[in-house]
Amino acid sequence: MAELVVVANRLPVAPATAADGTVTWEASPGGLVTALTPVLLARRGAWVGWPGTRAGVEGEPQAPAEIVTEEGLHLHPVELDGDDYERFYEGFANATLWPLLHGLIVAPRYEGDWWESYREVNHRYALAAAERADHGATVWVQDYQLMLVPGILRQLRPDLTIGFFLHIPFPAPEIFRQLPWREEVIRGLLGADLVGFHLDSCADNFLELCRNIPGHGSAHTGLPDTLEVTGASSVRRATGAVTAPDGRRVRVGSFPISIDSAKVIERAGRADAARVRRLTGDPAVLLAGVDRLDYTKGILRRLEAFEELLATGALDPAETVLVQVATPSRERVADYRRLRAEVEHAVGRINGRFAELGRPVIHYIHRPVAFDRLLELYRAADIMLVTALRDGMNLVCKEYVACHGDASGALVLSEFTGAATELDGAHLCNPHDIESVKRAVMAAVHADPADARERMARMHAQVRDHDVDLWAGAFLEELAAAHAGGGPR
Ligand code: GDG
Repeated sequence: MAELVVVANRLPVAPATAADGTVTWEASPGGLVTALTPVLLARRGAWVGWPGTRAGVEGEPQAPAEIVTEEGLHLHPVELDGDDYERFYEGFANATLWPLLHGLIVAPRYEGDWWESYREVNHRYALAAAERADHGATVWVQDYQLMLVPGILRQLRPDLTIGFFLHIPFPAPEIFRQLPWREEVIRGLLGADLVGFHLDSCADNFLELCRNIPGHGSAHTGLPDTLEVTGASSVRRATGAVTAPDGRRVRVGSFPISIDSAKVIERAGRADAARVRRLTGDPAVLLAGVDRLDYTKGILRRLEAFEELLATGALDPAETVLVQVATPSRERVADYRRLRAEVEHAVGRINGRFAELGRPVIHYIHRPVAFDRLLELYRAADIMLVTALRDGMNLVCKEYVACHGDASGALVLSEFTGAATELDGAHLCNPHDIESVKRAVMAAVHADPADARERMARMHAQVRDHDVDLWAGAFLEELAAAHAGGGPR
């Protein structure tokens, strides 16, 4: 039994199949697992999540009941079958909640059978966590796939301390209120002792929503007619509180996530940036983009801005190269398939217009890339383009900045990313306005060298000093205080 249980959609592992067909489960490193591993090991921790392969689907490896990693982490797989994958994961999580919480970049779909699956699968995760948690343990639930888990867990195990963290944005209340099942989702979140967001503005949106949920009668939803909410939405503040339907005080706060800065800085020191520059033809200006191929990331706008800058001669096609890594993501969801076609069409068009033999203006990679290769690209790039239409935080820009401890490079950053509130040396842009993106790119190209170095040094220090350990520690400390005391700080 565990004193600390992390519940996340995915376990931090992936199956590897050897030539003889034997399957091993290998750790897939990421900021979250790096930050949480020491805490989990110190507190007899466990991680509950989906191992990434569908149960009962031929050809997909089946996970054992427990996986123990080399470091000694205990991982507990939750099974999803093909139906769950389609309706819970691709459906409600990624075609309803993802676009809704990102503020309607594409239209969310509201399907009753997806919702039923979401409830059912959330139950499964909550049961798995309840089985692993010691009496009085702490359970930390992660992200939008599992918003009902805190409420279900609270009913199953009133002895637990429960935290919830949302990794993506939380929109203005009038947007969230579109969701036909909004009361149940809010009630699910209010099962936690602490609900955390990246930004004050998202915490404020949630508090404002709780303050004013129209038309809910307590008989129907179990929510009181007026939730008592402290923490005014008009004033930016780090924390507030809501009184849950059962009378508990639920704290609401902001905890901006970061990366394993020391590790990235150390590995970047060994990255062969010269190799990337050589392979891209030693351009005068090397631009880079690294994103999951997701419509929230603004890849198309970035390509269009690049195209216009080449077309007008602001950037010289003979001297400028863009490397765009667009990692495959959610490929069976219709909006993602459409986006891929549009992006690849644009890459083809732009190379068709401006490339010479042996010298494409865009190098496009639509495959997962080893992290050390990404670090080489980060090190090599003169300008990093992060033009998300909406992004909870965005870790790519923090990784880029961590790779530039020598104060080289420049960051073009969308003002709609969480990171924009922290990285004040970036060239900010509004990705909905192509002129703004073009201006930011050209400001980075023509920046005064001393100013550019000062900007990057400032951002590097920010990321170096605010890493993912600090994030996890702050959340867990606030969670312990919330459970002990309730109410805002
Ligand atoms: C969600 C929120 C929030 C990407 N391609 C490859 C690869 N990556 C790695 C990057 C980075 C991570 O994936 C992407 O993180 P982001 O933060 O940029 O974006 P999301 O995946 O949308 O993450 C986001 C985050 O949660 C944390 O709370 O910041 O706002 O949307 O670390 O390096 N890594 C490797 N190969 C790739 O091809 N190895």
